[in-house]
Amino acid sequence: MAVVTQLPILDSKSDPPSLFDGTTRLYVAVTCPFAQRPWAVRNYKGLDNSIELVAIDLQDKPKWYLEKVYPPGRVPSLEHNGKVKGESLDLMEYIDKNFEGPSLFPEGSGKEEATKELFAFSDEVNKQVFSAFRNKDADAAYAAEHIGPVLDRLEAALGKFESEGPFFLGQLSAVDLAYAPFFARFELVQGDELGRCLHRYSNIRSESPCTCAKETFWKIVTNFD
Ligand SMILES: N[C@@H](CCC(=O)N[C@@H](CS)C(=O)NCC(=O)O)C(=O)O
Repeated sequence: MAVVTQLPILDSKSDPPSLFDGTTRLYVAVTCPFAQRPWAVRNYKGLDNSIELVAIDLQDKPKWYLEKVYPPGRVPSLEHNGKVKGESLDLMEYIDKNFEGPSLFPEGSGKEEATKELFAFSDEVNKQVFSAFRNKDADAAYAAEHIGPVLDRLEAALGKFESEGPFFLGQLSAVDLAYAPFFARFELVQGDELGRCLHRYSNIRSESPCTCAKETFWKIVTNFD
């Protein structure tokens, strides 16, 4: 993790990089799980020299980020070929398709459809789990009712390509990297009652994406320089 902190964090007092000079830039916040998705793709594909990382202070955003780079003001965003695109899942695919390096989007045997479905489902997983974390009255029964079904669906998805390996699509793919930053955070709450219930569900198999993808993910994300 030490390398992550070496990235300068730009705030309202920071000058912009020389925008639209042909450099490809991925704007992130180091703690943002959405930003970590395309960041992991960049690192996995070995694009450290092709895509520059620019970290933004979300509590004190630079004006130029809102005015000149990405008016929605969120991260991640990608400056490439004179245009800026946003949305983490779209950026994972965009970086995969438009830059060199091994692909994280396997094809054939229904893997494109599975990717689409699991990408779309990731928002629902995050919504249910985070809203349970935020609800101070949520207990194990609440977790079983709200989080249980989404984790059951993930468990079923895992079964699909199980003969090819422990990841969602058998081999490591963008699907694992889309879920991993969130699973890494879910683990933080394991201590309380809700967390214990979640842990029970998400540990149903020893090599779930919660273990495989998370480990791979941290290696990929932290090794950026
Ligand atoms: N749907 C977006 C969500 C991105 C998002 O919410 N990022 C947060 C940080 S984790 C953000 O930029 N928040 C600042 C803001 O909304 O002003 C994506 O998938 O990229």
